[in-house]
Amino acid sequence: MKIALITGATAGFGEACAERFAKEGYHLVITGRRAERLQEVQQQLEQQYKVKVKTLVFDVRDKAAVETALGSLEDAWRAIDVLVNNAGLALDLSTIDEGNTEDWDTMLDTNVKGLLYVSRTVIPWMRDRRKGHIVNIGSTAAKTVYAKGNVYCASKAAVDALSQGMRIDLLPYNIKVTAVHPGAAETEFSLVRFKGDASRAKDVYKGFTPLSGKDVADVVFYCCSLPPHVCINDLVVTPTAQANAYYIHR
Ligand code: NDP
Ligand code: 8X3
Repeated sequence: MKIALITGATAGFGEACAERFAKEGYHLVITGRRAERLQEVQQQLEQQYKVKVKTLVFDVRDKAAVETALGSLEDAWRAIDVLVNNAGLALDLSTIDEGNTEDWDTMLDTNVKGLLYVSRTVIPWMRDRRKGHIVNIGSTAAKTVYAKGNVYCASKAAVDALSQGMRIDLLPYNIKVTAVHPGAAETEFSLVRFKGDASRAKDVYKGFTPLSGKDVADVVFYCCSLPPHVCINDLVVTPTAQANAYYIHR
């Protein structure tokens, strides 16, 4: 029996990863803040793939909530083979002199500190078992900074650096660390970034074929399906029409 823990599984990449891993027979721990959507995902996957799915509702920014929720897992559920650190978001596009400092806090607290809190709880379980695989979802924004992307890009550059640091520190414990950096993908990402403005969100993907959640989930699963001695460290995946976070051919 294999277990994958996926954060941010109520939508987008996380939900698609949950389905992909369920399809391969993994039992799942899925997390997010929206309890109802998490339950819908749980019911659908349990029914369709006959796997066990545990839901944990918490905000990754809340250190105590992360520790309490993950700490509630029974021993059998702590045998996590794959951790997908996916929960994250961007808020708005604005120049550094005009940025909203609350948005900055939310992005850094979610994308960087939230990822750390979850990892800090799960890693010792992997360390004790001398095995595990952590997949951190970065972004092309980690690799190329674009105009008005400042703080979001910095948060994803931090994910890139943390992935490298984790990999070094966890070598003695046979724990793989992979950073997957997707380009433009049509999920709820832009709707969240533009605070519910659906037409502005739609425009982001105009004139080219973006990635889907499923495309990214397939890549994440591929990274986790390689032999024990093979680890993809860093992987950038974009739509064919995209060269980096800045250049898209429309
Ligand atoms: P979605 O908005 O579709 O999904 C984001 C997920 O993160 C949701 O399940 C949401 O759950 C969860 N989440 C957000 N904030 C929190 C929080 N504070 N606590 C717990 N869960 C949270 O976006 P994507 O699937 O596109 O994004 C997933 C990851 O991929 C993010 O890290 C994003 O930065 C990154 N990314 C996205 C790209 C894209 O173009 N879409 C490209 C590159 C990277 P809930 O709201 O229920 O809490
Ligand atoms: C999400 C992709 O280009 O909006 O990380 O930063 S982008």
